Amino acid sequence: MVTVLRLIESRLRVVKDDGGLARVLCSQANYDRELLKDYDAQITVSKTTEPCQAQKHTLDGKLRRRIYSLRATIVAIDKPSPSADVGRVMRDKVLEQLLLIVPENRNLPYQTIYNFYPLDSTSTTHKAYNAAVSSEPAPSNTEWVELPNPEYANLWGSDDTRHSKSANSNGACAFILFRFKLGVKAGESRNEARKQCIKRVLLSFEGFGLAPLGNGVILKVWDNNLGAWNNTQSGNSAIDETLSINLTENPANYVDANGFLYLIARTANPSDGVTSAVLYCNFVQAIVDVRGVTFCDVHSYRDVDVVDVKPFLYKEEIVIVAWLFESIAAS
Ligand SMILES: [Ca+2]
Repeated sequence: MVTVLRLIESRLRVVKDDGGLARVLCSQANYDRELLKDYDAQITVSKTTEPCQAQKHTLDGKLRRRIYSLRATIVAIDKPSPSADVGRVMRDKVLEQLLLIVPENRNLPYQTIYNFYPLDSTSTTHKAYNAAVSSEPAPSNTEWVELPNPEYANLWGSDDTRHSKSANSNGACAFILFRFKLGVKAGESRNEARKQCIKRVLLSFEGFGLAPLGNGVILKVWDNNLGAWNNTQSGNSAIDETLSINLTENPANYVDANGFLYLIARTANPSDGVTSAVLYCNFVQAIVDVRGVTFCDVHSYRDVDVVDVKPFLYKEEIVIVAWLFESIAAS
């Protein structure tokens, strides 16, 4: 259920008639009339009354497929705010998006792509900081300064707009720290995975570094168990190149108790005090695979507007089928 919610939450982009991005709340059931005051629409996902089915896929019954039937409900209302779309239009726009997102990702519902679009410094999830120092600071170091609001937009896409950081004093390198929110914190009602469920994290950084003693970027990730930066990748380009770190062994070690993973990028070489070392970042993202359903698709959908109370509720119910395979050890 959370896997399907996460898929919807991370991909949904609904544009209002005034060109603004709609705020859509994705949560487990139930619908909350109070929360809808702050959002343009709400999507809830719950299990249907259909029982979960288990099918044997081999004669000995060791490989089984478990099939779930989930109900996603979209709710929108006519809002008094002049910038809001009317409820029926909002409901139909969200439905249209769901009918694209779910089938498009039917084979990859367990995969979530996290990047900085459309965040700024008000973000409480992913954040970016920079520093100009001579050694690699830990994520908790006080040298880190958060990027100013407009700089965040430079990280949104691979679009040749870049955030840059200069180091000017002799021996100092330019650093950027990226904080990704990939895991849920205990007690939080969010749609990120529990860190134990994370199977793989693929981190990519697109950018370059310039320095008098040699160009290039060094990329590392913070290991919470060791309390150190590791999994080093490096390049030596003076134009955009993409460096990647693929975490497949114990990825949970890289996610802290708050659900944060820290990625650091630095110039491969320092400034000599005359010529600056400058680090450029065009784009950065994290792709996370979790253990969860391996397939989902839209089964059916119908309008179920509620017009006997005011304000009218514009509702749509979508039935989603999802399944996962499990192999049962021989007994
Ligand atoms: Ca960019």
